[in-house]
Amino acid sequence: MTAEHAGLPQLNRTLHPSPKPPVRIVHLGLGAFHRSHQAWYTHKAADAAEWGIAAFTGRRPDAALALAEQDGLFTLVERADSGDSFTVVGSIAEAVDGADVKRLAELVSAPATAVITLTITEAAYRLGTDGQLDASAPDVVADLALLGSGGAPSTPLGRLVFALAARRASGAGPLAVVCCDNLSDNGTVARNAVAGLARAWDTGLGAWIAENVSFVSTSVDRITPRTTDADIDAVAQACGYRDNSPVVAEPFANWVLSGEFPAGRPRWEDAGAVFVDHIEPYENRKLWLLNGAHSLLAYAGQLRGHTTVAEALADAVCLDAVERFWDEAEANLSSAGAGGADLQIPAYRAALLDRFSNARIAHHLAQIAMDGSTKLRMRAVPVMLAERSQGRSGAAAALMIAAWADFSAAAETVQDPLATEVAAANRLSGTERVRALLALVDPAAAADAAVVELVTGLLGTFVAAAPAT
Ligand code: CS2
Repeated sequence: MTAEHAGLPQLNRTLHPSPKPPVRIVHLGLGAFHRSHQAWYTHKAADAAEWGIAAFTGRRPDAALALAEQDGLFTLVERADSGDSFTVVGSIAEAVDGADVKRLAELVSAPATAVITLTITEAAYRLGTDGQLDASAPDVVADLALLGSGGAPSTPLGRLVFALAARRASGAGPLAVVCCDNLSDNGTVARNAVAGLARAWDTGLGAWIAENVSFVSTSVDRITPRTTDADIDAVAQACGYRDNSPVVAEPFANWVLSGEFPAGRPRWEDAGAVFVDHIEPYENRKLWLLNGAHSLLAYAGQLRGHTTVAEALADAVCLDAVERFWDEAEANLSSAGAGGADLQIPAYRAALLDRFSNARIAHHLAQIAMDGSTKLRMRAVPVMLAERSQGRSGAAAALMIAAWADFSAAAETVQDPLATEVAAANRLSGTERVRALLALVDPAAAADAAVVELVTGLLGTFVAAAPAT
């Protein structure tokens, strides 16, 4: 707390009267994005008074402790080029340390609980390149041992499986698990990961999940950088109270969902959520155009000395790389894959340029650069392979991989689920090194000598921009 806020009252449900809604949604992965997205959609639903969220943190309790002090309330700062607007979001009824698996099991097994939402990061699903659970991953092995011995699992997936076992035992019936991580076909990914872990522990639980849990696929979108001390100050100044957990996001928000909700759901459509039968075209549009450009800017931009998305986009070299990648992605979005959906790609691209240039949102490239091996698998590889299968080079998508390779060799630390393997690959040289790095992203691409050669030829494309004179 800075001294200037010392005299201000803290945000809570006495200062800002708003009844706590009853818990009917359990969320895993309490972070800034959950609060700017699912919590905000739930707050805006016409039936918000009936739908409270119990949100559990991942590795650390901090976010839960800070929110619990404020009865779950926080301020959403919608930051447009033209200024900020402030909304107190009341949908989080309970904020809990993720390590409290007993409370998680209690809430998931309560009959009132109808929905479990997840933002646990792409890397947490622990799927191998075959799309099935990697039962040899060390944390999966450790969680299986804990589950078997009656201990408390420590990964989000392990905790979820533990809680679903409690729901099965309580007879509370079917519910929906809604994956809100940036993965293609994320409902299926979540199903494979959860059911795979459950079956490895207890085949009966695996069968119960197959019968009773609906895995909903979604495409989620709202640019949400980490909260800074300056954001806390901005809220204090504008709102006249102290909020230790505000969240800043762009005004834009999008949520496309596909799947069944056997025990009901909030009226998220009141806040603009869209329910569709075929989600794949929307997922690919978002993953390739938005997230793909983000990853490209994260590596190319940092190699050229930039810190934020807006700065990188203002560099003509980075912008050109993004436009070329978008051309390749667009060629594969507009064709048969769109399944009749009107994706309005030119308008979507134009809107992205606007959103990325919002210089008031300091979206740090270093944050986006994390977990590259997993992210590039969804963001670069499908576009590159689709292009190549049609006889074109896929060079713009391959450039994203080359930029990651250059960045991963130059960076002081690389945060990635495969960080050790990335470091080992970077000790090799030439095509050997590129092949080893590619194998961490997509083994099939690594086995294709022409792809290895393509990526190798693109190394070193991004060099530091000359300082302005
Ligand atoms: C970003 C996303 O960090 C990243 O990988 O690409 O978090 C992105 O900001 C969101 O998906 C926007 O909806």
